[in-house]
This record gives sequence, structure tokens and C-alpha cells, in this order.
Amino acid sequence: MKMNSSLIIVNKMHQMSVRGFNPIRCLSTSKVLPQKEECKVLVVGAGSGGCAMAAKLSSKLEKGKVFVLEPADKHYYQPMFTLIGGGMKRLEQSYRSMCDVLPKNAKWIKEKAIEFDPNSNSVTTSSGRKITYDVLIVGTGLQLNYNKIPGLEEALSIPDGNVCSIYSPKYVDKTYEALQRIEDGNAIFTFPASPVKCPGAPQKIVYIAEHYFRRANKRNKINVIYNTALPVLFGVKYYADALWPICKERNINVNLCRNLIEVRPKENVAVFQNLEKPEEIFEEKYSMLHAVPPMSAPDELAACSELVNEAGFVNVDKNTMQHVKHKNVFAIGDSSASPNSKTAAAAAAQSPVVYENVLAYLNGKELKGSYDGYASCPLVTGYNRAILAEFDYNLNPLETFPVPQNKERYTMFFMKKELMPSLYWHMMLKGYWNGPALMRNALSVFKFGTK
Ligand code: UQ1
Repeated sequence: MKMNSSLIIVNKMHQMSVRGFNPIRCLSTSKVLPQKEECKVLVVGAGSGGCAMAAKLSSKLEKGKVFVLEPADKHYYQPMFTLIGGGMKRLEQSYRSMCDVLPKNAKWIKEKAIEFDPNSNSVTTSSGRKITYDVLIVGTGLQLNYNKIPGLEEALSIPDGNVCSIYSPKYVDKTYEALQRIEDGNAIFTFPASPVKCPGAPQKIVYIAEHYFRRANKRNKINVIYNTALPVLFGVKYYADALWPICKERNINVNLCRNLIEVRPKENVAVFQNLEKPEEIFEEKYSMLHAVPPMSAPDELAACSELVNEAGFVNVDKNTMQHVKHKNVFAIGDSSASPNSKTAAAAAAQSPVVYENVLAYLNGKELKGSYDGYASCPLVTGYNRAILAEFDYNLNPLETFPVPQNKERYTMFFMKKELMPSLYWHMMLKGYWNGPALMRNALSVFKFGTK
């Protein structure tokens, strides 16, 4: 049978859009724009913060004034990765096509930023194009450095292996597989000696795993070990005081100041350094290993000493989120040097501040927006409970709900698992979610229990 060729193309396009990829809307501009391009606002990175900023600013400014530089096809809702690791969600539920989360009024350039030059107000892309801007918003997020731990990438690439990591979509599914496969011996979980995104996640997966082992009737044969490079279990004392008893009751062995430095997949051995006595190196045999990679600012950003601090993060004022030297540069999310915990909730709370201050800067007005360091972390403690940690720059609790949030609760678990994804896709990425400050103020008239 002969088929008209345009019919075949239309049919193909229909099949693609049914699978969530709309070929017409998803045409990015990487091949059609001229060499020199100018925009009013350039957003580098379309993660949580970058998307929220692009949405807010492109609906305020004229169409085409906001450019977004982002090479990825897919946008992942990374807070779902812990749940995927525990088999509570599937990887396909955690992403959308990038074109579907970027605002139509912004111009998407599907390339990577490879050079930042704030002195000439320009960024060079992977194909060598130079984009100039009036205002730059850096929202690149963090880079995962699995390669910094000898043997780790090799261990993670073994099919049906026993080394896994919830931090990458490449390795997250291996986590649930490893939980199912392990029968006995040591289940070791790590936290690296570097800044990390969602610093609660490395221990959430410990609690989920421990609960999984109990449910699967194999807990008594498995030794659950959490080796963290940090000197504390959690940075906010109020919540750390609640988490320690949970670890004790559930017989989770927590070792502080223990840094993973090597993996030997053939022997099933993990090598750790005691950060309190750096000469002390010890080996531990594992039946499963959950490794959290060291992280850093992306290399291309860290290479721009004009923009970043010694650690590679964008040197902004911690309240205004404006660069300390280059006043037309702002940062949002994990690539910022502001000393908050790096979470999507922090990016949400920063978004109205960056928005307001960018507009004030463009209009020659005083910057009034001020970020208080709010971050939040729903510490999932198993398959049906979570402690909703919320705090500010001073590491003081800054809680939304009128109940003491240092208790494990089903409501917080439900919120994390069932409500947050919708809030993220439909509110945050569209620029409508500014964090829970409004809700907190409204609810502050109620108070139940003692805090
Ligand atoms: C939040 O704002 C946020 O960002 C979108 C999250 O990331 C997914 C969160 O997990 C949480 C808990 C918040 C804070 C929201 C409320 C309602 C307390």
C-alpha cells in the first residue's frame, strides 16, 4: 500500500506528541539564530530557579526579551528521586520535556554556557555564539562529580550491581533494585565532603531502606550504616535532636566525619577516611552501597573568577541575591554562594526576591527584596512518615504549620509525595509559587502543641 509522505510525517509527529514530546513546540532556536544575539534578561540554566525566573520575567517583559540557555531535553523534578529510590514513584513520573516547562514568551537556546564574561555582559555558548544581556541570572545548579571517587563510576555501571545513587536519573532505579536484591551483610550509605543539593536526601534514603528491609523481613540480617562526612547528623539542632533517637531506635549506625574516598567493586569494598584523623583510612565490606557523589559548581561557571567565590559559587549578597561587584548579575538556586541549604524550596523563596530586584535594577530603583535564607526539607523517615524541616539563615526553625514539625507525621509525608509534585509543575515552574511565607503568616494565628 502506498502512503502519502506528508501523512507519514504528520502521523509520526502525532505519535511523538502522544509520548509527551511535541515536535512543533519543541523547536529550540539553537540552529536558526544569527551569531550575535542580544537580550534584556539572560537566564542560564532551566532548573527549578531558572524556570521560575523565566516564567515571571517573560510574562512581565515583552515577548522575546528573556533568553534561556539550557542544553537538556528533559526537566527533572529531583525531589522525587528519594521516592523513586524507595520504589514509591517511577522515574517517568519525575520529568517533563524541557519545552513544556519553559514559558512560550521566552526564547530557549538549547546550548550550554561555556564562558561567562561579565565585563562585556556576555555569555558564550557551546557552538561559539555570544549572547549579550542587560541582566544575567545564573541558575545552573550543581554538577555531580561521581568521577572524583576512584572506582565509583565503574561500580555504578555494573548491570544488576549493588552500588547505586538516587542523585542521578542514570542510577536512581538501581537503588530500589539493590534494596530488593540485598539479603544480608552491610548496607552502607554515604554523604560526601562537599556542598550538596538537598542535604537531607542522603539520610532519607537510609530511613526508607531500613523500613523496606523490615517490611521484607530481612532487617535482622542487614546492618544499616550511614557514614557521613559531616560532623553532625543534620545542620539544624532542633531537627537533629529529633533524628538521633530515630536512628537509635531503628538501630541505624551513624558514623560522623567519615568520607568515602574509593570503591573497589570487584571486592565489594568501600574505603573511607576519618576526617577527624585524616591519616586513618579504613575499608568496609558492603552488600549494597548507596553513594552520594561530591558536588561542585559547574566547571564553566567556576572558571569565571570575576563572578564566583573560592568555592566556585556566584558571589551574591545573601539578602538581595545581586552580585557583589557586577550589579547586573543575580543568582538563584544551588549555584548561588548565599549560605542557605540548597533545596528547591530555597529557590522558590528566592524567586520573588530575584524577580523584584531584577525589575528594580532595570528601572534604576533601590533593591527592596530580601531573602531570609528559608529552606525546607521534608525528611522522609520511611514509607509513611516525614519530618518537615524548615529553617532560615540562622538555622532557626521557620515552620509553616501550627504544629511542632520536629515530629514524624503522615500528613507531611502525604504532602511531600502527593501534593508537592503538582505544586512544583503547576505553580513553581510557572512562577506562581514564592515559597510558603504567605501561608506561614496566615496560619500563624493558630497554634497547636508546644514548639
Ligand atoms: C517548597 O516550597 C518546595 O519547593 C517547591 C519544596 O520542594 C519540592 C518542598 O518540598 C517544600 C516542603 C516546600 C515548602 C512548602 C510548604 C507548603 C511548607
